[in-house]
Amino acid sequence: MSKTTLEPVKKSPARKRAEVGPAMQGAEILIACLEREGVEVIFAYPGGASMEFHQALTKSKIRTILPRHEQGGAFAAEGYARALGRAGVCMATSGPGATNLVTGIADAFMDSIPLVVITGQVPQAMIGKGGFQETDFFGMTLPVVKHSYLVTDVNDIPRVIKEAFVIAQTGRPGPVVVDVPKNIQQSRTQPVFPSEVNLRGYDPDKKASDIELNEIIGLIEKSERPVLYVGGGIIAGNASGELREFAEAAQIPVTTTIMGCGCFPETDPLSLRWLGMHGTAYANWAVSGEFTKGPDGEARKVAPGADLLLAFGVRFDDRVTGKVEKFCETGTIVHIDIDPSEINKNKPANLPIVSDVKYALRRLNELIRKRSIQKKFTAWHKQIAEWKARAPLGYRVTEEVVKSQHMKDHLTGRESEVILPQMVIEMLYELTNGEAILTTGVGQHQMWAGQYYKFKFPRQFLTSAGLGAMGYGYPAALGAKVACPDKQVVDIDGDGSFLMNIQELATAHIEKIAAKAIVLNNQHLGMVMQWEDKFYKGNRGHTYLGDPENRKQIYPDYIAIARGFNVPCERVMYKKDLRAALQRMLDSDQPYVLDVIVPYTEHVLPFIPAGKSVAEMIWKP
Ligand SMILES: Cc1ncc(C[n+]2csc(CCOP(=O)(O)OP(=O)(O)O)c2C)c(N)n1
Ligand SMILES: [Mg+2]
Repeated sequence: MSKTTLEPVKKSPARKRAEVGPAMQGAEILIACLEREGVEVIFAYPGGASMEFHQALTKSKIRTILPRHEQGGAFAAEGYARALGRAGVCMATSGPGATNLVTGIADAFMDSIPLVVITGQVPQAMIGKGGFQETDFFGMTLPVVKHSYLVTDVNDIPRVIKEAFVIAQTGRPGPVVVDVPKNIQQSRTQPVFPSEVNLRGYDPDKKASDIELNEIIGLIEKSERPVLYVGGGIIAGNASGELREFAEAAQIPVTTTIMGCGCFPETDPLSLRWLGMHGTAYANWAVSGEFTKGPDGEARKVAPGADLLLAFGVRFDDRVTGKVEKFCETGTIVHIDIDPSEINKNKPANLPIVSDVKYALRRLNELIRKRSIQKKFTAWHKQIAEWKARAPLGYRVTEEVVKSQHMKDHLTGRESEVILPQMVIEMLYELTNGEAILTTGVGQHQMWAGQYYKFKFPRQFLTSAGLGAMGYGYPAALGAKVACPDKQVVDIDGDGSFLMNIQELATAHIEKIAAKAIVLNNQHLGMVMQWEDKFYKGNRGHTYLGDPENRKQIYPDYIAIARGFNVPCERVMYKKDLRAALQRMLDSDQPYVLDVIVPYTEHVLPFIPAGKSVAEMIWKP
C-alpha cells in the first residue's frame, strides 16, 4: 500500500467554514469528533491512559461495547466495518492495551478494511523514558497502517480525527492509528471543528481514461477465452452492481478471490466461484489451463486457460496465484486497481490501469451499451460447463474417515452417523436460504465455509484472508451482528480458532449480541495437520488439541465453558441430530454455540500446494 506524507494544507477552505465549540477537555473533544463523524459504536477497553476517553464516552450517545480482550475489540470493529462498509472504531489504553490491538490492525491493513484505532499514550513528558505502560505505538504499527498520528497539541484533535476517517474510508481503505498522550486528553481548549479536509499529496480520486477502457473492449473483442478475476476491491469500491451488469452484458465468466466472495452471485451460471489454493478446479483451469500428468510424471496441458484475464480490484496474492509465473501464463492481463503500488507488484500486467473500479466498470458499461460486444464465446462457455460438470466441489465418507480414531472413539463404528464438516455448511446454507452473514476463524473450516456456502451479496463472507488470523471469527461476528442486527450472523469456527477469543462470549452475553458460533470441532489444528499429512508423513507436530491422556473425551468442554458465560451451547455428534440442532441455534435470539464433532481425517480439496501451479492440483475427493 502506498504511503504518502500527509500534511494539512494551510489556509484550507475547511478553516473558513469551521465550527467553534465550547471549551472542553481533549478527551471530550475527541469523542465529540467521533459523534460528528456519525460513529454509533465503539469497541473500547479502558486503562490508565485511556480512561479520560471512557469518562467522556459515559456522557456520549455512542454505544460503547466492552470487549473482553483488545484483540476481540479490534476484530469486532473490523467485522462491523466489513459488514457495513463504514469505518469501525476501536480503542485501548497504552502499552499492553495497544499492543493487543496490533493483530487486528495488521488484519485490516492486509484486507483493506477501514478502521480508526484510538489509543491512549503516556503523558508527553514521559515519552521515551520507559514509563509504566509506554510503548512506541506509532513506531510499532508503522508497517501495518495506512496512516498514523501521535497527537502533540490538543488543538489538532478535530483535524486529526476528521482526516483519520477520510483516510481510512477513501481510496483503498485501511487502518489509521491515532495515539493520544494523556496530558493532551486532559488539556482544555475551545475546539475548532473543520468541515472538510485537505490532504496534500493524497488523491484517492483515480479514474481510468476512455482510451484505456476502449482498449479493454478491443481486447475482449479479440479474445476467445476471457475471464474476470475480481476481488475485495469490488466490495470495498461498492462496485458489485456494475460488475454484474458488465459480466452479463459481455458474457464473461467470473471468478473471485476469497476477499471477493459475494461481489458476484455464486449462484449465477457465469460464476466460477473462487480460485486459488483451495478454489474450484474449474476456476483454476479457466485461468491457467487444464493439465494431466503422463506416466513419466510430466504435466501436460490438455486445454488452454484464459487468453484474457480481467483482474479488477485484486492483488495477485500467492494463495491465488501459486507459482506466479505459471498463473495465467499465456493470457493477456488487464489490471485495474485504485492503489498504484499494486500494479506490477506480484504479476506484470499488459494493460495496467489505476482507477476506482466502480468508475471503470460504470464507464465500461456505458461504452458497451453504445457499442455492444459482438463476441459470444460459445466454445469457451461449453468448455467451462464441461469442467464444472466433471469437477464439482464434493466430498464423501472416505476409507480414512471410516478407519479413523474418531470413528472408534466417538461413533463406535456407526458410519452412517458421521458428520462431515462440509455437510454442516451445506445444511446451514439450506436452512438460512443462503442469506446469513458468515464469519470464520482460520483453517480448514474457513475454506469449507467458503466452498459450501454460496454467497449471493457483498459483505456476506467476513474472513481474515490476507493475514489469516485465528481468533477472528467470533469477535468479527459480534461486530457484524451489531452492524446488521436483523441478519442472521454465524461464525463458522475451528476448535483452535474459537478458543483464541473465547472470552468474547462474555461480551456477547452482556451486550445481548445474538451472534451464533458453529465450532467444527475436529480436536486438531486441522489445516496444519493437513500439511503434516501431505508433506511430513503425518508426523504430528503439536497439532492435537484434545487431552492426550483421555482421547475419548472431547476437550475442552465447550458446553461447560459456555455455561460459565451464560451462553447456550449444544454438542452434536450424530448426523441424525444435526438439522434440528442447527435449527434450534438459528431460532435462538441469544448468542449460541453449536459444538459439532467432526472427524480430523478430512482434507480440504481442491488443493494446490503452496508455490506450485495448477498442474499440481489435487482435486478428486
Ligand atoms: C494466530 C494464528 N496462529 C497460528 C496460525 C497457523 N494456523 C493456520 S490454520 C491453523 C489451524 C487452525 O485450527 P482450527 O481453528 O481448529 O481449524 P481447523 O483447521 O481444524 O478447521 C493454524 C494453527 C494462524 N493462522 N493464526
Ligand atoms: Mg480444528
